[in-house]
Amino acid sequence: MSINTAALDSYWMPFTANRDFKKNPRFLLSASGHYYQTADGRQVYDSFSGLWTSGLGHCHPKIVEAVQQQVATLDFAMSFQAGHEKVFQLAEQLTDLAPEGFTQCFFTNSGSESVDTALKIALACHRAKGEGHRTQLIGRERGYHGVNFGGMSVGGMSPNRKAFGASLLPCVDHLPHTHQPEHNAFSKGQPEVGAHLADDLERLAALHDGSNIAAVIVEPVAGSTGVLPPPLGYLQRLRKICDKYGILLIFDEVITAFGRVGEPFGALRFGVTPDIITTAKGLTNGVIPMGAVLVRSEIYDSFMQGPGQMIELFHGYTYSGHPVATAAGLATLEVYREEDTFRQARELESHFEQAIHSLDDHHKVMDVRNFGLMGAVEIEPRSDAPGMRGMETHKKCFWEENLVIRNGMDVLQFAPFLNSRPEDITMTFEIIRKVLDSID
Ligand code: PXG
Ligand code: PLP
Repeated sequence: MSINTAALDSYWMPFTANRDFKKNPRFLLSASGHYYQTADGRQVYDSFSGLWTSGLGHCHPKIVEAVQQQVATLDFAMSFQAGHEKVFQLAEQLTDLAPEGFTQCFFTNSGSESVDTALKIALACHRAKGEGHRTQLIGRERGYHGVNFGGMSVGGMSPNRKAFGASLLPCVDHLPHTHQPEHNAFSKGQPEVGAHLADDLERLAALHDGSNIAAVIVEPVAGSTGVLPPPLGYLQRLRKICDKYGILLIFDEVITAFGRVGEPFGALRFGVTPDIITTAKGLTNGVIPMGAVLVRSEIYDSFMQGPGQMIELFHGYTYSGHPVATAAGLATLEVYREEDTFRQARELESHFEQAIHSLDDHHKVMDVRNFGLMGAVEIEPRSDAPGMRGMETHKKCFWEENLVIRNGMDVLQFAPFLNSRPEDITMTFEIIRKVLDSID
């Protein structure tokens, strides 16, 4: 290892067991296509497409070239009260990909920023329409909407909230999560039982009064919590109840957009149209950080009033629409079109489903869930050490099987490349079986 101890100690790693990692670091040196190269010279297969980010594979030559050219041409462009042409083109292309009625796009640098932007747009939109009393935000248990204060507050991941209890946003409530293993364990695709869980929004509308609720935010398929596909009919019911009370529906598509569920957006796959869509990750294939918030025309139009020289929304990031990120985004969308990536992803789904469910009969496996190219294998926790089996599986895959997997405690998660070779997907789950057999 070439890195010195002081350097190793200096970096506070995100969402990482720092002390454990630093005892035996897993360093990635370079990446190409479907593989990382490790610091100790091995090629390891990436079963998680980066962190759900890199569906086209790593270092796609078209995206690399676009970034290289852009950084040498226009490295930065003032983003407030000025612009560069490419960011307008990217906005147009994104609204073209989105469900009908989506007409504007606001740029951020991450999923967390997209979520907080979307929540602010929802609140300010109601105010602009004379409904400033709509301040209540509704998230969902086990939801993940990033780590900024808004997203954390509407999120439902207990460990992410625990240390910040009293500082979470006020006026937030949560729908119940949709995980019902007693009915739906080992479901393939959308579980059959659970549409009624959306009716809890009626209870919250009665409690807070529907006229005080600004927005409901959900992931079409909950990702981070361990892949929870929506029960059949669930999203449709949420939409209906939101319409009844004039509540804006936000789909957090940071994971589900750009082919992960075989369409440009989960909204299109499920046939349910929200009012606001948040994205990040696959927008640039993970190459340069960038996020986007897409809105329907009524929302944008509600801001476009008052004196024309005035700023309509007091919100934005220094790096909103950064030229290099924009170039990566444009190149990524071009590759999606040229390689017909979303169709490829859709065609891989049945192979992926079959491969992941080959683990259904394993004695350490409690549940297997999948939708699109998102999958989770939940393994039985050790009674005295929850999370340990998941972490041991991760490490053994990395060191002994040349396979990168992601685990959240004892849930192993999989996000195959949108252009995976079917045999690599098969290989991934053969390795998982072998490793599960070999650990305690
Ligand atoms: N919303 C959703 C639905 C997400 O999945 C975010 C917001 C936040 O995005 P940023 O770019 O701020 O991280 C996410 C991110 C995992 C994993 O292992 C998931 C995410 C990030 C890292 C790991 O499931 N989701
Ligand atoms: N903090 C300070 C002191 C700033 O000046 C700025 C931006 O100008 C920010 C935070 C916000 O940074 P960003 O626009 O990159 O989110």
